[in-house]
Amino acid sequence: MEKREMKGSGVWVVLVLFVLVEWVVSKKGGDDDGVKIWPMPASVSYGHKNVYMSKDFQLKTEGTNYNDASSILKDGFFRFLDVVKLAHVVDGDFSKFDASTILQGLNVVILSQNDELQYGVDESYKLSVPYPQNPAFAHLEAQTVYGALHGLQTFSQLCNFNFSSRVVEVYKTPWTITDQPRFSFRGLLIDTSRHYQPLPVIKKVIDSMAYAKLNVLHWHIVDTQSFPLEIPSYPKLWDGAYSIQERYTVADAAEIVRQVIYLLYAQTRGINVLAELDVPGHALSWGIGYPFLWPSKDCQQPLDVSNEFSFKVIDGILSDFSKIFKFKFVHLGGDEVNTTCSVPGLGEGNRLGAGRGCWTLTPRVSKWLKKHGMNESEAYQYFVLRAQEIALSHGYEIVNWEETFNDFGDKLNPKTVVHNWLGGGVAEKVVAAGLRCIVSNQDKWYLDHLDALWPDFYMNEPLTNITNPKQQKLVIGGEVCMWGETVDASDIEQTIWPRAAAAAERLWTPYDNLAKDPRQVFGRLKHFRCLLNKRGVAAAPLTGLGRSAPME
Ligand code: CP6
Repeated sequence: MEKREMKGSGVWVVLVLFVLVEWVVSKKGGDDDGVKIWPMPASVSYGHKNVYMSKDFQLKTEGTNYNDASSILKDGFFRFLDVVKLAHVVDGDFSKFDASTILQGLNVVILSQNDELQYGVDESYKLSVPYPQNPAFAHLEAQTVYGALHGLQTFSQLCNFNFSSRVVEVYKTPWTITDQPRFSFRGLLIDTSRHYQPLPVIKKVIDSMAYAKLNVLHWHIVDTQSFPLEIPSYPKLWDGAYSIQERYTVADAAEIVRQVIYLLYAQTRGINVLAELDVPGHALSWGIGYPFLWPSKDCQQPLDVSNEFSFKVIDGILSDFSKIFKFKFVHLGGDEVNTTCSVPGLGEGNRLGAGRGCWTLTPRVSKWLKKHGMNESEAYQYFVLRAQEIALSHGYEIVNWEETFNDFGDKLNPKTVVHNWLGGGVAEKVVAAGLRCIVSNQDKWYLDHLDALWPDFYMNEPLTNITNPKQQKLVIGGEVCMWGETVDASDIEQTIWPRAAAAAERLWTPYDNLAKDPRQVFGRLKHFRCLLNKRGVAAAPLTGLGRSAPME
């Protein structure tokens, strides 16, 4: 009898413990009802009172050092006002509200005058939204205008349209939020070679990136399939565009003051543009306008290593790039140049057929190889390193896909950032070799892999197996990749979102605040996905919890 009772209470203890543990676990990642912010900030506290945003909610900049000459803050503030209204008509009668519940505006203090957007810029901010009475102003403080933009994004997520009062409310005041990103490089790749993406689509992608605090648009502009960008130095290159319409002019890309409209568009949203020129493979389209860039008519890639003209053209393109793309990195590709392939015909536009076989099979090139005592693998290295030198001469630091590291890592310029994409966990080797790394392993962070679900994206940890703090710092961030073979303007948004958002939290939020189990963030991510929909972004529903966490 006694024994049985003991047993009974043991079950209760276990049950209570279990409930407690579940409760604590469910709080990790801040996922209680009050906090619906994505990505989760570093530190958040909140109250339980709703307040209303005044009809003429103002931007004040008392005590700021920043003069906002290019209107980055002001434009950001107007976008914030638009986005919190969600296109509703705010026609509530403010005379009915208690004055103490009306928030009059936001005071923004920015400490640095410098508004150059660059890798590593300070993106931290502090936001407090009081329960009004006094002061009736919310307060945002940041080192740079780009930190302030993140603060506005966070603030926008504290707002709702209230249908009984017909005004915008801020819920759960007072708020105090202190925030900064875990990684400085938080990227999304788009590919305008496989499918042309119209300019409004690119702009919308940039808008939605800012909502998730992603800060690098990796623009894979040209590849085998098409060459859509105008290059003044070699004006026939864009003969390789899909059509006369499916192109980007320099003027599309360039604006009078800041040189480039897309940079400007992206820059005013705190987003850098990393341009990619993928060499020597993935470049067949270059030869439509300049057939000398092909080893031969039958064997059209990789670019002809034996011809000085190849390097002249690269120099011309990078020179034109440097007038447009002010990010300190340029991406030089270097991927999928097949080392073993020697099958004739595999050079003809087949992606995997960017084979070096082409070089040995073309008499002119093979003669050159012999003369210089190089095999094709050495010629690949020679090509990549020469392209690196050209990029350096234009003031860039270089990003290369990981094959370059795997094949001749010790020869890469020390300024190289190695871009992981294969599944072998190269990051730990890269940082052990003292080079920087960006993580994009294809099994977790490739958006064109439709079988990778949001929990896979969420759980992909860039510092896996990297414990040395010095080496950890060399992982500058990560990037999700939206390769363009199968997406065009009709479905790019719902293929990117919401999965890119799952990665965005991994890259933004401090490691200790991240959920250890994706179930804990399901509700909050669902909320963010709905928010994207409300803002006109076609984010897809969250598809299951994935293999890693079956639920429901
Ligand atoms: N294009 C270029 C691609 C890919 C890469 N580079 C790619 C390879 C394999 C998969 C998806 C994309 N389409 N230029 C590899 C970095 Cl599964």
